[in-house]
Amino acid sequence: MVEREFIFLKPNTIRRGLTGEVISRLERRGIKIIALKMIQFTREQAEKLYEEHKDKPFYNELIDFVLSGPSVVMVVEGPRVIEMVRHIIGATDPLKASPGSIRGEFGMSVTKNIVHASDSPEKAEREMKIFFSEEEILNYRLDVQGDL
Ligand code: YYY
Ligand code: MG
Repeated sequence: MVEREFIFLKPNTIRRGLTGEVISRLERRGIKIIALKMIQFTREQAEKLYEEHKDKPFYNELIDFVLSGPSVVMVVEGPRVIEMVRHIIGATDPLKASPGSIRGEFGMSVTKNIVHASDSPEKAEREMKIFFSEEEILNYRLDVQGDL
């Protein structure tokens, strides 16, 4: 089943100059990007995205962090893409993420854990609508797909 997923590269990833590195890891795996842009989150967008965590002790720190600089937001598409991307990214805590995963290789703290990716098709739909209009989500053929 073809799924869509919302991903964003957190502000420390952009500040550390790892934008290309992280996107490249997704691309090399065969992940198809169908929307991509660099933006400064508004407080409203950040609060909407992390609504499910608003009562957690880390919430304020998380919101301040995602507002601390530009982020890169994207939408990807493919069969079982949510499971695949979550696997490539690794566990929430970089110390527990496997060494070959994105968080396991570049992350130093739970909050500044490099990248976000939605964990279900329902959340993906909700999250991508916070940042993208329908017209910004594009349709094209990824040439390598038949060769994976
Ligand atoms: O989906 P994922 O990002 O792997 O983790 P969530 O449990 O949804 O938490 C969202 C976000 O919150 C996480 O990426 C960092 C932050 N966070 C935190 O700062 N401290 C924690 N103890 C747990 C999560
Ligand atoms: Mg999550």
